[in-house]
Amino acid sequence: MPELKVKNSMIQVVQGDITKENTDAIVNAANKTLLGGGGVDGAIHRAGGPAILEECRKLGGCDTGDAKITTGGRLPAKYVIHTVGPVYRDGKHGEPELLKSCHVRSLEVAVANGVRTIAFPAISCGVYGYPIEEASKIAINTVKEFLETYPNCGITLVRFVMFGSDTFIPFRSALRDLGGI
Ligand code: AR6
Repeated sequence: MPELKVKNSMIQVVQGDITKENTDAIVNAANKTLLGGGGVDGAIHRAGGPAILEECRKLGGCDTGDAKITTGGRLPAKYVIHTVGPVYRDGKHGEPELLKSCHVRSLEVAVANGVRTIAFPAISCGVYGYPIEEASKIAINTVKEFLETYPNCGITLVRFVMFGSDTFIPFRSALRDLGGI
């Protein structure tokens, strides 16, 4: 499994279904309403059951680049951290900064809730149309930077769980570019 040690933590890239992950938290690529949708969002709500949506209703939505937490309902993960990725237009409308912010805010919310292990999907790489190679570099570099900056944040594992080879291959390359093996 491709992985990279960063200070006190490990970054991994695997292929699979994030709803099956037994990390403390999984991240959802949601939309601003936080009321569900297709893709990984739909899969998480289906697998986690109605408790997640009930909690989401009380959160009043979420800005692009921000993140909010609920329990995991029936999921193996204890928490779902819902973040809203940017819709990709041309890369000149703040998309890189917003995608970076999704990862930082998700990690901050995780740390604030005592999460030690967390799984991310390929945020914005589906319906929201972010070019996957660019997104993979932003995602992996941002997480590495965070773990270097906050080595005592308590997070021991960040696992990128890629559904298909369209995302798995670029995310693995981005990890290898940083010295991952
Ligand atoms: N496990 C891991 N990854 C998955 C899974 C899964 N079970 N299912 C899909 N993916 P998308 P976005 C991958 O479209 O681009 C929703 O309707 C998928 O192959 O889910 O951020 C929301 O409500 C892709 O690589 O998220 C928003 O409206 C990646 O997850 C909108 O889509 C992200 O694709 C968000 O769009």
